[in-house]
This record gives sequence, C-alpha cells and structure tokens, in this order.
Amino acid sequence: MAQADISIKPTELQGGHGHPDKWKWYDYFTFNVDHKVIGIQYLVTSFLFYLVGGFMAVLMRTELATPNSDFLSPELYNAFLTNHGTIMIFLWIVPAAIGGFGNFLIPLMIGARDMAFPKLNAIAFWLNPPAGAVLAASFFLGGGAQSGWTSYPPLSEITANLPQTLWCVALIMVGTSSILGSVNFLVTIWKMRVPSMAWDQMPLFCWAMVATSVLALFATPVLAAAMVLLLFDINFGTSFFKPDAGGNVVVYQHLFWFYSHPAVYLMILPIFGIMSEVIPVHARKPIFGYKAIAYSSLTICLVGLFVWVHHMFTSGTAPWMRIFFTISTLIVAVPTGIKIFSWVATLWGGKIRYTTAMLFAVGLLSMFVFGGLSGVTLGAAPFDIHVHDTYYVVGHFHYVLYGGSVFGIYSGIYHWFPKITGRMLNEPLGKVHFVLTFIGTILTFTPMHNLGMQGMPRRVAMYDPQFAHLNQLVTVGAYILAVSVIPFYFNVIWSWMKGKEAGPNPWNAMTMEWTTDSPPIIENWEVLPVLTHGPYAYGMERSDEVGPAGEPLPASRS
Ligand code: HEM
Ligand SMILES: [Cu+2]
Repeated sequence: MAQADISIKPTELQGGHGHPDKWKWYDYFTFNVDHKVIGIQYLVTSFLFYLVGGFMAVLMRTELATPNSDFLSPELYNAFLTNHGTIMIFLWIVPAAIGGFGNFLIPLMIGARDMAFPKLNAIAFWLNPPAGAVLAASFFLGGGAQSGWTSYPPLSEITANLPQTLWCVALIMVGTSSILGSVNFLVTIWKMRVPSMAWDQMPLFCWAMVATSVLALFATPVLAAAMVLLLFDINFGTSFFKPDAGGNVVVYQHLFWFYSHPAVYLMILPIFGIMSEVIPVHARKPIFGYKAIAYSSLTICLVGLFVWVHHMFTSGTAPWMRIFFTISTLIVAVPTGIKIFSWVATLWGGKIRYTTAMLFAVGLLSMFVFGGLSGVTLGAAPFDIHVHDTYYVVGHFHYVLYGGSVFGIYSGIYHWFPKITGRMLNEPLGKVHFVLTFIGTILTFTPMHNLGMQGMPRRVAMYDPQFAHLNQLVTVGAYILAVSVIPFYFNVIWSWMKGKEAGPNPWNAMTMEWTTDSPPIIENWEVLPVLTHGPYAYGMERSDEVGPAGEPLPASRS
C-alpha cells in the first residue's frame, strides 16, 4: 500500500510562522494543526473540566451528608447533578480518552507524520471549549439545565427552557466534534501506517480506536437528532415528544440510549486500549492473546449497538423484548471477560514493575471486575426493575466510570507523560495519588450499592434519615477523592517544568512512539521509521524477529 501523501508541513499551514522543530507555549492556544498539539489541547482542557465536574460532585455530596436539604436549594442541586454528569462524560472522559490520547498517540504509533485531515482535527477540538462555555452560560441564564444528563421529556420540556436549550446546543457541539474526530482516526489508521506495518502488527490501542470510531460514527448522529428534536419541541412548538399533541416520550428514550449505551463503550474502549499498552510494558511480557484482544474490541462495538433497551426495562418494554435485551446485554460480558483474562495472563509470571502507571492499571482491573459484575446483575431485567433509579445504579456506573475510565486515564498519563513532555512524573507522589484514589473510590462508591438495595432513590437532594450513616461514609470518600487530585495536579505542573529528563524511551517499550524524541519533534521523525519487531516483543531473544504476540514476524507486507 502506498503511503498517503502528507508532505504539507505544519509550518506552511501555520502561515509561515517558521517554527524550527519545537512549538512555543503560545502555539498551544492557537488553531494549531499538529496532532500532538491538539492532543495536548484536548488533555489539558478535559483535565480542567474534570475539576469543574468534580467540584460539582463535592457540592452534591456535601448536600447529601445530611438527610435534609440544608446546603443547596433543590433547583441548584438538580443543576449540579445535570451538569456534573454532562461535564464528566462529554467534556472529561470522551475528550481526554479519545481526543487526547487518540490524537497524540495514533500517528506516532503507526509511524505517520500527522493525522489524515489536520485542519478537521483542529476544528474538532475547537468545538469543545465553546461547548463548555455554553454550559456555563446556561447557569447564568436561568440556573442551568435541571433534568439530568439524560434530559428525558416531559421533564426537560417543562423545566426552564433557555438553559435546557443551551444544554442541547452544547451536546450537539460535542457530538459534532466526536464525529469529525472519528472520521479522522479511521482514515489515518487505514491509510497512513508505515508501509511495513500490517493490520496485525498495529499496537492494540489503535485497534481500540478503530472500534471506538466506528461506534461513534453509528451512534453519535442519533444523539444529535434527539437533541435537535428536543430543541424544536422546546422552542418551535413541535410535538415530537409531547403525548398530549400526538408525540411519544419513549421515542426520546430510544434515541437517547441508542447513543448513550454505546457511549459507555466509547469511553471504555480507548481505556482498554491504554491497558493493552501499559500492562505488557510494565510486566515485561508479550501481550497474551493479541488477536483475541483486537477482535473482542470489534465484538464489543457490534454487540454494544444492540443492548440499549436495558436502560428502558421500566418504560413499558414488552416482555419478549426484555428477554432479548437481557441476553444481548449479558453477551457483552464475554468479549470484556476475554480482555480481562488476556491482561491477567499477561501479568502472570511477568517481571512486574510497580510503577504508578502499572498500579493504576492493576487497580483498574480490580475495579472493573466489580463494576462489570454489578453491570451483569443490572443487565438481568428482573433485578434491574427492582433497583431501577436507586443508588445501586449510581454505585455501578461510578465503579465503571471512576474505577474504569478515570483509573485508565491516570494510568495512561503516568505512562505517556515522559513522551508528551520529555520529563518524568515524580513516582512517590504518584503513589500517594494512587493510594488516595484507590481508597477514595472504594469508600465513595461501594456503600451506594447498599443504599440502592435498601431503596434510596437517585437524583434527590433529600432522603429518609435511615440512610444517613451510609451517606456520611460516601461523603467522606468523596472528600478523599477530592484531596487525591491535589498531589496529581501538583505533580503534573511541577514535573512538566522541573521533572527529570525522560529521554526517548524511559520504560524500554517497543511500540513506535518510543522511537522518536521526547517530546517528539514537529512531524514526528526526521526519517520515517521501519518496523523491525512487533509492538510487544518483550523478554524474547532476538526480539527483532518476533511479532505482536511473540511469534515470528511475517515478511513485510509491501
Ligand atoms: C469524586 C468523584 C465523584 C463523586 C463524589 C460523584 C458523585 C455523584 C453524585 C452524588 C451523583 C448524583 C447521583 C444521583 O442522584 O443519581 C452523580 C451522578 C453522576 N455522575 Fe458522578 N461523581 C463522581 C465522579 C464521576 C465521574 C468521574 C463520572 C464520569 C466520568 C461521573 C458521572 C456521573 C453521571 C453520568 C451521573 C448521572 C447524572 C444524572 O443522573 O443526570 N461521576 N455523581
Ligand atoms: Cu447500557
């Protein structure tokens, strides 16, 4: 296959600024088309939004420390609830995991100089900060959207209209961003690998991004459609979701969950990709089951599109449909289990280095097994009907989102920070961060399951006093999580300026991004690299002759 022509120099696209081989700090605040700059822009903004969303969580938990509504007004509680969920999903995990890691790593991992469509890439990023500004504006123009991150009608059509409209606009913007980004990832991975790299010699992170992008392309337009229809109902007198005028509220739920169920895989597949890179490097072993991991990403992507109704078991879903969607939901556990099995088998007998990146990866495994199991319980319609809209659900999805996505993003940051910045993060501080996060996550989200089983409803600012003790425990956990980010943000800022120089390959890793300078020069390489060994050929004699999972490398494909 011919190498796609990417000979346009970023310097030319910048209007002849004439940068030699390094960007200046102010370049990061401009419409820059270098994939590495865009990756860093995504990461830094998403980490800022993470603080905002986290701050809202802390305010909510402070309110919930006591049964009465004595800290926030109920309206304000609803607004924080809605925007916490929205920000955490759409402005934190998705942009960090997909936009940040995807943009920074993909071209480097496949030996390309940039993404296929650099300008489109920059546009995709620059839709995000305005979306955040629109959400912020919704707070000042009418107190913020209040109907939850799902914004089901009729509630969303009878609460304050202006903030709800702004909320829809913000989601359309981030949705558009994610569609543009996905097209770019797919074309880049398809067309721009170094000529010597066959599909099955690609790092698993790239496979994960293929699955993620396909999923985003199928699902996101449906979300955008739901947002447009909702916006029309609220502002222009249509009645798509107004039962008294011939509309149907359940249609909204179908549209919303047709996107938002797959969205959980959008968030977790890139993280799985990060796991598949971090674990072999720090366990010094070839990944176990390369193909099984690659194909299970695609299977998750496919099956994930057929399970959305498990969010609607209580919305009058016909019994036969409940059976179908229970079964399809439980089937997703199989490819996920295959991945977990492969990572554990990779760890087995490895020379494990307990770096912070590795600690977060192993922490993720334990959290994800727990969150995955509670997910399986919820996938079964009878149990789901019992605990629907209780704190059991809140406990489950935070185990997956905090214990899965957040741990994975942290693990990736500790692993690739040296590549991104050229400096090492401080390891002892990283371990403090890990311990606080691990304890905080367990303390915050485990008791929620008990609360839910006992019947505490979600999305309330006030609750029955019998739930007070467990709620205090949860709030203490949330404060620990709030404190846990301090060593991390401090570490990042301090190490970025003063950390130990990293050199090109501090972990002795074998994927291609580690063959260039840290941070990589503009356009990534002086001379494009040639593939000499698979991405995970650790601990093998003559590792230059083995493929991804340790087998001999087939003759180059060109
Ligand atoms: C310090 C960590 C966190 C705490 C203490 C926390 C706390 C909360 C609380 C109290 C709720 C309201 C639950 C309800 O009444 O239904 C909530 C909802 C939610 N949280 Fe978190 N959260 C944290 C982190 C995260 C993260 C990292 C994510 C995602 C990446 C996330 C996503 C959500 C979502 C999607 C909702 C649902 C919002 C809705 O029902 O509209 N949270 N969280
Ligand atoms: Cu789901």
